[in-house]
Amino acid sequence: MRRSICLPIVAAGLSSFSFAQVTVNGTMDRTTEPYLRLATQTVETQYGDNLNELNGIYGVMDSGTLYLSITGNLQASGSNPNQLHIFIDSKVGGESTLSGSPGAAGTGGMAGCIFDSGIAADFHLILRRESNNFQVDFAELGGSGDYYGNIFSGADTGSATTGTGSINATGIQVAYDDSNVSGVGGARTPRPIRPRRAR
Ligand SMILES: [Ca+2]
Ligand SMILES: [Ca+2]
Ligand SMILES: [Ca+2]
Repeated sequence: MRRSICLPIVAAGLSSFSFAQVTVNGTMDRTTEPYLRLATQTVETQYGDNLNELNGIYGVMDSGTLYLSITGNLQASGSNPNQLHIFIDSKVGGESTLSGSPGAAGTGGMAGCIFDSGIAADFHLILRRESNNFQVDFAELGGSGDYYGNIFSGADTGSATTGTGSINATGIQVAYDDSNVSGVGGARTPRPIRPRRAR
């Protein structure tokens, strides 16, 4: 079964650090990378411990570039890959209710989803992981999108930069290392947890 995790990011609300030294490598170094915590998980995952789990979301802006660090796991699957959906609100306008367009990765089925008050998302980033293949979609909501397949050259962990496309004028740096073995636990009936467990 394909599983999707969705999260909205309001880029304009993030602080900018001119001294940011972020290395996109799949891990977050709290001593050198000035990420700010944006969200902390408060419920166990029903997908299975350290399989599909989202523990914490961190972000920082540097010279107009948005860096996100999302701690957790994205399970490698077969031909129907698990995916993480990130909606970015970075400019005036956008969608407070998803139109479902352009509908990459079947997200047309999400049409009608309503964001929290004050969020009007503009861009949609999808990260997909299947065995020996990691894929990226980047789209402008209500517009068109670009697809980048097998960005780790035959692996489902690693780091790479996508090419440019009709929506992104510069490449998107992506890294995933699958090293998380902590954070929240898994349960058939997820229970609330203390936020300090999810980092
Ligand atoms: Ca890093
Ligand atoms: Ca917007
Ligand atoms: Ca865990």
